[in-house]
Amino acid sequence: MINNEIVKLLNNQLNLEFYSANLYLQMSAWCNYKTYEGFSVLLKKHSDEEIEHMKKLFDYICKSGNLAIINEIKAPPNNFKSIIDLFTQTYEHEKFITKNINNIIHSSITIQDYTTFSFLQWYIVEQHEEENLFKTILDKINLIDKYSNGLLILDNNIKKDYLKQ
Ligand code: OFO
Repeated sequence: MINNEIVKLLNNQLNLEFYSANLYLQMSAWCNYKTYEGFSVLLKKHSDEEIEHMKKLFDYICKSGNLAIINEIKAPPNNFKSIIDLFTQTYEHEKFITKNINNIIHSSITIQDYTTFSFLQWYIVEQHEEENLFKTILDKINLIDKYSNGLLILDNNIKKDYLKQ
């Protein structure tokens, strides 16, 4: 059994992963609507990954004899000022998720729950990759001259990369 306070934090994280999945799916829809096909594919795949993150937490909570609790998930934003605005929000969101994971890790170390500490190592590595992915895309978009066709080229390249996966 895991300490009740840790179960609460893990359940909160489980629901945040659900929110992340919905956020990226909604962003995928917006990109598709604005004809950014590559970004749309990337974000849809990313939404699937968030569901996997949620399920890992669900399994961990259930297999340790505790109750996984799914709460009401708030609706994500469905409109964005620009593609830069959208990817700024993805990057900020991942930084927020990293902070939450770090808080759970901090709590698990404090109460000497090394099983949860060890379980969460996977999320640390994953968060590092995700922050890096969205930061790189954001940096590239910022580098592109808005009057050139660079954004279209980047979108096409991302489409090719992500359709291969
Ligand atoms: Fe995008 O992060 Fe889940 O954990």
